[in-house]
Amino acid sequence: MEFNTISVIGLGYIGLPTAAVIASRRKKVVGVDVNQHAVDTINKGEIHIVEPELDMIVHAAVKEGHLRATTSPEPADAFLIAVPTPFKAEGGNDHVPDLSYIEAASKAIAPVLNKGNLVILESTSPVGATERVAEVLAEARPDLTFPQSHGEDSDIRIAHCPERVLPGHVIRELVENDRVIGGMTERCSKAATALYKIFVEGECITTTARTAEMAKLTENSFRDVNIAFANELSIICDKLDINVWELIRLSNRHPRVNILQPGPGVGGHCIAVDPWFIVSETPDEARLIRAAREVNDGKPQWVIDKVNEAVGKFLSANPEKTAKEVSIACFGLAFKPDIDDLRESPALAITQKIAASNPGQTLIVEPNIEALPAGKLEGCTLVTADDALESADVVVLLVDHKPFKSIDPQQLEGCYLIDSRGIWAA
Ligand code: SAJ
Repeated sequence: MEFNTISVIGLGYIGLPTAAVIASRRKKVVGVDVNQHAVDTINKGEIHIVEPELDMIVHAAVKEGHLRATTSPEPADAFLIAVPTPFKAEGGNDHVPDLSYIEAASKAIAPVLNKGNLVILESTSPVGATERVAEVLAEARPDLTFPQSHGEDSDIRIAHCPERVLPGHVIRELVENDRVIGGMTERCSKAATALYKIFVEGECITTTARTAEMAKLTENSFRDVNIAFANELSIICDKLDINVWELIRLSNRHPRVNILQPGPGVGGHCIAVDPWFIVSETPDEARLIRAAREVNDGKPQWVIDKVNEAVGKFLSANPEKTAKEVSIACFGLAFKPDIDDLRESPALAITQKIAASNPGQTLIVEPNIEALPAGKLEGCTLVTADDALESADVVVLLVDHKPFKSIDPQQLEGCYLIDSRGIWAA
């Protein structure tokens, strides 16, 4: 199958890098996004998101005429859907996935579909979402045939191929990672494999669409469950007066044990979200997966309780001081080390809660940002590590950024420490 023009629907954290990498292989790529600002930015050869190396690749692809962005879909040989799958707002705490973006993208490409086209769903999706795409397309285009009714002979081929790239390493992982490709039929899988072979150096392994959907959810749930185990251990060890970091190091000496690291909770846009896609479909069966989510979601409050406990201890040891005179320093706001991404960050949520309840000064150290996010941390001050350690009474380590690891332990002496990452307390 030949792909001369490839259309990527959704130019966000996955769609834009994918579009740019395909364009860098000298294919004509048309990116589609409902966000006019994103479209205009990309057409100028610039980017609206943060990801190392992406700016250079987009700039070159646009300048050489291989990549162009638009707000309305155009005919192409293949369509790659990479739009978000958030939770439904009205679902409250039920964490029900909202397929409306996927449905809207499917409706948008339906009018420009032609016989022989390939449609790939890349968005992380609950099991059955690819079949839903096929249904929406078939409803809109009764003149074409689809795999659910015509199997291998269908006019349109449809597959699910989840992305698995690690934010911060997207460009390398897009090329190097193996891909799981789940076609609705074998021909669909073959067509999708041919498309990914344009830029993927890893292996392309084919399966069914449902298995591919579940594979992505399983990968992130695996990690979530294992982080929950580490987080639960940290709470148990705190009660039993055992150093959890040492405990994990020792246990990991066993040849078949590999425990992950406890932290202040699980952030990011994937690991804290995807397991719910399994839970919402099979609530009675997904008991461990749900419990892991609850353990990880409960960890930020546990850290806040520890900070309050430390403030109490400080005040009892310094009876001349009032709560207003306690200075708390929070180290790290990002959702993981050495990035500037504050979205879905437990460190940010913890800091916000501390700042809201602390009548004294709240200092923030985050070497990866230039200014505090607007309107989110009223009354807090962004300072250097040295300044914070000079005046803080209570120090909370929330993210294990590299520069924090080299802080001289002497500087920490005299502070009440809560080290949620174990870089100082290890
Ligand atoms: N974390 C811990 N302890 C650990 C490891 C991680 O507390 O031992 C925390 C991190 O601090 C962070 C969160 O977990 O808050 C998630 O970070 P991460 O680096 O593990 O993963 P993400 O969310 O950046 O990217 C994940 C990756 N999935 C897996 O590693 C299974 C990535 O490959 C996926 O493509 C991505 O989710 C996604 O898009 O689904």
